[in-house]
Amino acid sequence: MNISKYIIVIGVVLASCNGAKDEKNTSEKTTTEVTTKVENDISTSSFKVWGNCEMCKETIEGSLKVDGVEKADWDVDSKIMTVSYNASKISIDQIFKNISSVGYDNIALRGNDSAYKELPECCQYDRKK
Ligand SMILES: [Cu+2]
Repeated sequence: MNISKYIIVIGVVLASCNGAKDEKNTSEKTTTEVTTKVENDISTSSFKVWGNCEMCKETIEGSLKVDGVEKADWDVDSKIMTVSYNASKISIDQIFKNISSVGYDNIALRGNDSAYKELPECCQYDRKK
């Protein structure tokens, strides 16, 4: 893959996206893993979810406003989602499904295509799955 071409494409998408932060460091480490820590009854997992901007953040985090999830935070710059949840109420697989259902590719699942097409144009990130 031509990496420099890829970075330019991402840069254009971000620049046209309302509310996007200027991204000085456009290098991207592809995380293919889920990191999970368990403390008392709460699991905290971190993994990659692809997206563009603050609006994506709202949509992605909104998909996890469900029973069993204590906290969901997606970082626009690193694209890392950090979710704290009660694993006896919701599984990590269900968390991946919720994110996919609103149109977002994550390390486990491709985002739902019809949900993706309904995203605002600036949120239509480069597909990874
Ligand atoms: Cu967006």
